[in-house]
Amino acid sequence: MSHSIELFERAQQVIPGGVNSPVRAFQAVGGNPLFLQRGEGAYIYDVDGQRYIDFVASWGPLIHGHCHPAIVKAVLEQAQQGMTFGAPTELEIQLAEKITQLVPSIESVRMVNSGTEATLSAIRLARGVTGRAKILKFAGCYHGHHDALLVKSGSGALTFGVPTSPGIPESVVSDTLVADYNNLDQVTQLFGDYGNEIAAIIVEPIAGNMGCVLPQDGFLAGLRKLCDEHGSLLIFDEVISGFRVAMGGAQELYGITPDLTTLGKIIGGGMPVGAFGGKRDIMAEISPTGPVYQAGTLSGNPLAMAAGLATIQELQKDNFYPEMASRTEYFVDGIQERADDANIPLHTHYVGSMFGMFFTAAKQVRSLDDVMACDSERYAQFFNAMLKAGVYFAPSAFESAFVSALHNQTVLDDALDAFENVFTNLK
Ligand code: KE4
Repeated sequence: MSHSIELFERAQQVIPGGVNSPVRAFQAVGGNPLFLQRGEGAYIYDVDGQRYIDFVASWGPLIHGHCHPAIVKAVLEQAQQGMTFGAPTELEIQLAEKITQLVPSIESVRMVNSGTEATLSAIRLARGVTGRAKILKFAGCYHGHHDALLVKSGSGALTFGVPTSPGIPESVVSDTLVADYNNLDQVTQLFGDYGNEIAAIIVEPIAGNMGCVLPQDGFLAGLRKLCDEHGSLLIFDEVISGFRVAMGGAQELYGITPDLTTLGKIIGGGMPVGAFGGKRDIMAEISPTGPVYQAGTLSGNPLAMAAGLATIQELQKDNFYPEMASRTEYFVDGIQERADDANIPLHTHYVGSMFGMFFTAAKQVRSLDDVMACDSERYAQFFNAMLKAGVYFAPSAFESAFVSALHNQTVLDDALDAFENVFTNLK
């Protein structure tokens, strides 16, 4: 019996579903979740010593691959100085200065410990600043698991086909409006009905939690215009896309300036982290300078700050993003070619070093409805066949995949060979 199977049986005795986050449970793809032992560059190793090329990257943080020496060194050195103080450190200023320098719309930023904390704080701030209650989100976008936004969400909430979770009082979600991603007409209609009640729109400028769905031309600009017309705030949830698709995130790539941005994943280099930030006058409303309360025992944690600073330092090396984009283009074009040659209906999207694969003959995938029409059964077959071939993708069709700086030509070509074999034998 594989050690993963033994560990999963043990884990289920003391952890709900044997996992600390549902999407890891492999329920959408069947079989036993792999228990991992270590990572090295583009590879992960399970507890049986099996090696896999990793395209999950811990759901996005590991843009430099596993165990990057500079990041590990920064964390180890800081750990010897102190793990946490619950008091300010210069590290927090340094990371805040980096973020405000590299993401111009962020003039002031507050660190938290997860993407969920970042978005729940941003929502509370938007409601506090505007005095309004309603929030508009998009079906298939996932902003973490807090009540107000766990409505028609993506990622794990979608994987289980229960987009709106039990345990959330109707009173909470009655202020959450939902539109289809890329559907400006619906958003315009909702503003017509509730305009002066809407505190904010929160959107993933690149929807990374229903596969990887790209904004259609004019969509993000339309959201910006509607917010300006109705005095609502525009919140870009860049927990995935921040520092992933460009140094300044999707807002740099698409040239749209949000009022607030949430970040996570990459800015922590693999340590637990989140952040929310934006215009100085809006952020000044956050405690202790303003009345909107928000707090966290480990916020700005020195280890996470050290890892984040080392991560960003590596991102600032010459030509990082163009190189990552061209590798990803080469790779995803190679996937598409191999699917076409094997007559497998597949639609692919990529931007920067994130990409998505949809088993569908449709020529466009623009919204949750389009995604739900794709063949998730075939994704499960694909996932398991690739796993056997030593390539690790998300155990859910409703996630994005990621190329790291350590996915060099050899690694990508090895993965493409696995795609060719798997597509040839996919029934
Ligand atoms: P966390 O609370 O999981 O750190 O972040 C929530 C979050 C917020 N916003 C966006 C755009 C996100 O993608 C996420 C979390 N991403 C998922 C994977 N797509 C987390 C994986 C998991 O739930 O285990």
